[in-house]
Order: sequence, then C-alpha cells, then structure tokens
Amino acid sequence: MSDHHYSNSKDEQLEQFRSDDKGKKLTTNQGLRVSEDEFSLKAGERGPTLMEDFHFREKMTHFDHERIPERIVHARGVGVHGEFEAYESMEEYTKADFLSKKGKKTPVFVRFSTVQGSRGSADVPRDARGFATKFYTEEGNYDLVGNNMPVFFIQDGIKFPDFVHAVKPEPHNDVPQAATAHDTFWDFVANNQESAHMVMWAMSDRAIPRSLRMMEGFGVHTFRFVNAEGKSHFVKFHWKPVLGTHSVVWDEAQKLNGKNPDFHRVDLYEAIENGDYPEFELGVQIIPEEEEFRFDFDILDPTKIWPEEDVPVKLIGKMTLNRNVDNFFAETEQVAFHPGHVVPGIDFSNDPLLQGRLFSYTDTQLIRLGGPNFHELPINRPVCPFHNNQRDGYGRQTINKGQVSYHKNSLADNTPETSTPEEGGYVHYHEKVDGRKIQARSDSFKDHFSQATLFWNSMSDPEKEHIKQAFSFELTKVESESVRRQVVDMFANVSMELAQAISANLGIEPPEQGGSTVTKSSPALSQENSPKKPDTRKVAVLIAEGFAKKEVEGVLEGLEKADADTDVIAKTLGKVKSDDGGELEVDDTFYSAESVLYDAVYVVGGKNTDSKFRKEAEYFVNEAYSHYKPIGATHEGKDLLTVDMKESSGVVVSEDMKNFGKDFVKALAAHRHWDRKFYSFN
Ligand code: HDE
Repeated sequence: MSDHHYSNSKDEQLEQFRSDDKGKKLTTNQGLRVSEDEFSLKAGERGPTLMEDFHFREKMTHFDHERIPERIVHARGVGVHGEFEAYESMEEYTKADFLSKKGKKTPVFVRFSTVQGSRGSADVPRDARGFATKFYTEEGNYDLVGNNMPVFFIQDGIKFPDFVHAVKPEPHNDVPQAATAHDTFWDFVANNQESAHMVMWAMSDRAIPRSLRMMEGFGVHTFRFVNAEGKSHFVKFHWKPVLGTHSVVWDEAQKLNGKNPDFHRVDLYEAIENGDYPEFELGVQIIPEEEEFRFDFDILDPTKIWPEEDVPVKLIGKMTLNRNVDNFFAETEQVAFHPGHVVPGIDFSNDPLLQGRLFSYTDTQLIRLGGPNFHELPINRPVCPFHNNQRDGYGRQTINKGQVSYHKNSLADNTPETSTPEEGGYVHYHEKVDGRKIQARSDSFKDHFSQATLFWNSMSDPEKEHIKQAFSFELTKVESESVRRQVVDMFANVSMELAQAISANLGIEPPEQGGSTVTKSSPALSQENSPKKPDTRKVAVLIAEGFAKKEVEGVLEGLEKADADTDVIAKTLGKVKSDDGGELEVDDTFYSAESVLYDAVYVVGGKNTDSKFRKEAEYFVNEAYSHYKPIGATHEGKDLLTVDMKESSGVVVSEDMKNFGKDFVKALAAHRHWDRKFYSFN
C-alpha cells in the first residue's frame, strides 16, 4: 500500500492511469525492450528501409494517428481540477447528495473554452467563453455545462447548426479565425432577431475577460431542483468569481493575441502553480413551480435572464481550482461533458435549446472520441461504481465477467438491478405534458428586445462606450452594406443612442425608427459593481541602474502584502545594480515584456536612465495609460510621464514616497481608470 495522500477520490482514481516514463527503459507497446531508436532497419547503411522494422512502423503509425477531431465548437480550452464544497444543506429544494450537507466536498474538473476559434487559436478573441464543470459525485457525474454569458443566440436547438455555420470562419476561404467580425455572423444576427440580447453581451466587455479566474459562469437554461418529496422548483445556476468580473480593452485583447496567444491559459496555470487557487461561488436563483408564469418573459426562453434584483442569487457553495492537469490530451482534450449528465434532484426544463443539447453532446463524443466507450477514459470515469448491460465497441477497457449481459435475467438473479428512488435510482420528474405535436414558437418567446435594452440600461458609461466601439469595429469589417444597414436598424429597437452612434461610425444615415420604452436596469449586470481587489494582479516594475533600492523594496513588499505579483523589467536579464551597490534580480526585459501582459506599471528608472531605457519605458507606460491601467511613478520614473498624465486618475506620482505604496495598491485594486480625458486606443 502506498502512503501517498491523494487530494480526493478522483485524484486517487486517476493515479491508476498515470505513468512516469522518467528513468525507465524504452520499449515497444508490446513491452519489448528497444535497442535502437535513431536509425531505422535498412538493407545496408545506404540502403532502403525494411518493412520488418516493427519498431519503426509502430512508432510512425501511432504518430500518424495522434490527432482526433477538435470540438466543432469550444475547440480551444483549458482544463483544471478542483473541489467543490457545499455551504449548507439544500435538501429543502433538491435531493442531490453533493448539495445535501454543509461542508460536503466533491471533486470537480473544469474546462474553460472559447467558442468560435480552432484548437490552436488565441485566448482573447471577442467571444463567449465556455465554463463546463464536471462534479464527480457519489451518485455519478453531474455536468454543469455553461458559458460566461447567461443567455444564448437562439431559442431552439434545431437552429444551432445554422448559427455555428454563420459564426465559424466562412466556408469559401476559411476566414476569419476566432472572430465574429464578418458578414455571415452579422447576416445571421440581422435575420434571426432572437439573437439581440446575446449579441449585446457578446459586444460587451464580457467577451474579452481579463482572466478565466475573473469571469462569471452561467448554466443559461432553466433547470429543475427536485426534493425528496418530489416537489420541484425552477433553478438557474451561476458561478461568481471571488476576484470579481473584469475585462481587458479591445486594443489590448488584439495585441495580447499576438504577444501571448496563451494569455488566459498561462494565467490560469501559473495562478494554480503559485497557490493562488481560483475560487468561484455557486449561486442559484430559485422560482417555485407555481410562479412559472409570474414574469413578463417566459422562463423557458434561453434568451432571457432572471434579473438578480427580482430573483436573488443564493450562494450555496464554493469551488476551488487547485490542480493543473498532468497531461493536456488525456484530460483536457478527452474530457466529455454533457448537460444530460445529471444526478437525482436535478432535472431539465422544456427550454427547447436545452432539449436540443440533450441529444447533441453524446452524439458529438462518438465521432470525437471514436466510439461509445468514452466514459471509460480516466478523466470521464465516475468515482462511484458503474454497472450495466452495455458491451463491446471500439476501445472497450472493462472486462465484463460472466454470461449475462441482458435484462431481465434469472442466471444472475436479475442483476445488475435497478434501484428505487430511496436507493438513489434516478426518476424523471413527473411533469404533466399535454399538447399537440407542433413545430412553432410560443408567443411568449417573441419579445427579443426588452431584455437587450435592460442590459444596455444597466451598463456604466464606459461599458456603453465599449459596446458602441465593438459594434463599430465588427460592422466596419462587414463588407455587405445591406447587412450593416440591417444590423443598425435591428439594434435601433434596443437603443437609439446605440444605433445612432454605430451609424455615425459607419458613415450611414441614422435609423429612422426605433427606440425602446424599457427603462428598467439591473445593476448586477454591470462589471463596475463587481468586487475589486489587488490580489494576483500583475505589476511591471521598470527599473534602471542606480535605482533607489530601499524605497523600491518597500513598495515591492507592500505589493506582495496586497497579494499582487511583481515582475522586475530592465534592459537586460541578470541583475540590476542599485544606488547603494545592492542588486535586484531581473525577471524580464523590454525584448519580451509588454504592457499588455500586465495589470499595472510602476516606473522607477534609476540614476543611469539612458535613452534606450527611456524610449522603451515611455512606450510601455503610454500603452498602459491608453488602456486605462494604474500607473505608479517615483524617482527618475516620474520624468517619463507627461504633465497631463500626472494629473489623470489612476496615476500615482510621488516625490517623497510617503503614501505611495498605499495609494498605488488602491489604484491597482480599481482595475481600470476610465475617466482619463485623453485620446486612447479604445
Ligand atoms: Fe454546447 N456544444 N451546444 N452550448 N457547449 C458543445 O459538445 C450544442 C450551448 C458548451 O469544454 C459540443 O463536447 C448545441 C449553450 C460548452 O468540452 C456540442 C447547442 C451552452 C461546451 C455542443 C449548444 C453551451 C460545449 C461540442 C444548442 C451554454 C464545451 C464539443 C442546442 C449553456 C464543453 C462537445 C467542453 C460544447 C452542442 C448550445 C456550452 C457539439 C446543439 C446554450 C461550455 O455537442
């Protein structure tokens, strides 16, 4: 018996499949020791390679088959392990065991993703993000397969292939990669007006998160909680990031995609390696079944939110992401989520989008993972026992013993046997359904604009500005004048102010009619109202020879105390000398460090600030400034800022260092300083 301590039952299960090749002998897949791995078997040193070189053939064949089809959507993603802990018993609403007791812990695996781009695309396109969580519960796997936006583009699953064809790179030239800024996407939008609300989210700051650790997650659909008495409540799921919800700006996002296409992936990986475990609280909004028709929207419509001010979000647990994968392919690529993976106490609603998903996810795994046995892959295995009469198929791993593989039987005493609800058997909710078979949309699904306006009304001024700019960017890229016109006219129904701003930027006549009577807003929708902290924020410290060591070290310590991370950036790697003959280790240089990789800049300079340092540091600071980032300047660093800059919000300049550390941390916590008066990229 090993005395190794595993973090949870899933970790322990995965251990059976882990393999460490280090220090081992090289063998074929048959276990045969290999004597030569450099040269294939040839007829003479200069002769042809021989068929009988089985090691060469095995090695090459395996290599030739290394790739599997990427996901049709959500192809680019990053997965991590963690743990969910329940805050209290939710037995009043659901019999789900993993939510039944305060303090109950459940292993989880989370895969974050972008939607449009290929597996090798960059991390910060303007796009929704997938937020899929697999709970390895004692009653089987429960998958909450959500996004970072609470609504969707369409109302019925049958339209998903059309939507995806429109958003993906266009079929004639496979352009653009990981972008919605093209004709077919916007043509789809204008001609499928149910997309209006989601498009508002997709054009908002939510589409360019600062970090996967700083975005919300949503189950999107209405689900059901069912308790032990069989009573049902409608429920919507939320993930709330403890670090708050924050975004980058569009110019920054575009630069990031070149400077570090793995920006989000690396940010998540490093946070976990540093022990800064990302945390998300699980929230639920609950509506009793009797109140299904209380609202001015249909709760089955996936293009609608339940405003948090009307239906409060109750926080019922916390997820902590605390372990990176050992192997990207085995875990992140092979993990198979499915909204239909539920546990007793959680059930579906008749949301027609959800109903469509219930078919699609297993189907897609069959082609992606090559057969019906993907549940046996280590990452997908439940941590509880699983037995049934399903047999065979590609890649089968289980060796089922015995004669019997059918139900009912007498030879095995009719086992494996079904379970009563008391024993944990899943019983579908006994919803009464009565209707004609019909292909139609309910009238209650036809208001496409009120909540789009609610979203618009809820934005702060900078957020509204960003939405105007996002539409303007995207529609400028649209070549069809007709499509541009159609989109502007469509969004006039959401807000005349928005439509007028876009038409001005597109150089076309403003829409003739439009406007909305909706005046309601939901403050919870604005990121400006989400928590703001300095924790894990990355600060670039620009330093030159002869810097004031004692004072700078004081600032660095203060930042560390505030849980911020600092990188010392200088002209060259190695060490940079201070004014008193001391030294500081350099983390990065102007050759590879860029302001877009940081949340803030602290520019110090030094006695020997030369023209090269000055030029590089000025560029760094100007760019950070134009992205509204906090800037701190002391010592020689002060001279690199213009007078206008020094007077701007979020720029902390100090002569005497008195309150500098404190003020800079405060500016850092604010994330961005939108009220700068000067031109910036956007
Ligand atoms: Fe998905 N979606 N989806 N989706 N989805 C997939 O399944 C689909 C929808 C979401 O990290 C696919 O395994 C249909 C909404 C995430 O592995 C596929 C419809 C939401 C992920 C599929 C939707 C999502 C997927 C592709 C409309 C937010 C990535 C690969 C009826 C609530 C999961 C795969 C991961 C992946 C189908 C709409 C979230 C093809 C048919 C709404 C996070 O099965």
